[in-house]
Amino acid sequence: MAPNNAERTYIMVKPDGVQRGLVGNIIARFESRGFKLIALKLVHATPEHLELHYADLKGKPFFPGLIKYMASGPVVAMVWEGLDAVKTGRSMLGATNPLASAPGTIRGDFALAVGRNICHGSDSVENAEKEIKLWFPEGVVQYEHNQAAWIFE
Ligand code: DAT
Ligand code: MG
Repeated sequence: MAPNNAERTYIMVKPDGVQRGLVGNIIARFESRGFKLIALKLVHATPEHLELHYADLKGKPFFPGLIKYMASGPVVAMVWEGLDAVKTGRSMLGATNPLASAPGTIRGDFALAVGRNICHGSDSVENAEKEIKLWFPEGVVQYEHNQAAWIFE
């Protein structure tokens, strides 16, 4: 299969990441890796919206606490595009539990507790497309990325 240089992933700085002043650092990592920013907004999500985002986890014992935490303040919602954006985004994020996140990853550098792991990233291309629709019903921004010729073969 031809490489998909236009794969998209949904990345979100969680309320603790915003409060701790990590928004710029997280954006800088995706920018400098070579990804193209195609949507971004600061949003204080409702519990109902977050329940849709985390619908797969409904029924887990930590679900009510997760929704409360995610609704406790604004998040930075973003869409990043590039080669293998979903898998590479996950590897940049690190493991769900920061105890297992390698140093050098976002969670491995900035988080200690699974319930305060500062950043979300889509786990599959299918879920990325669903999450992008949920958070950006208005659509993403189309523009030419002038660095592309220096990032892709
Ligand atoms: P990820 O965010 O790595 O995709 P996930 O989708 O399984 O992980 O879970 C979503 C979030 O829910 C996760 O970032 C933190 C929280 N969470 C997951 N497992 C948890 C647990 N055992 N205790 C508390 N919070 C948990
Ligand atoms: Mg997940």
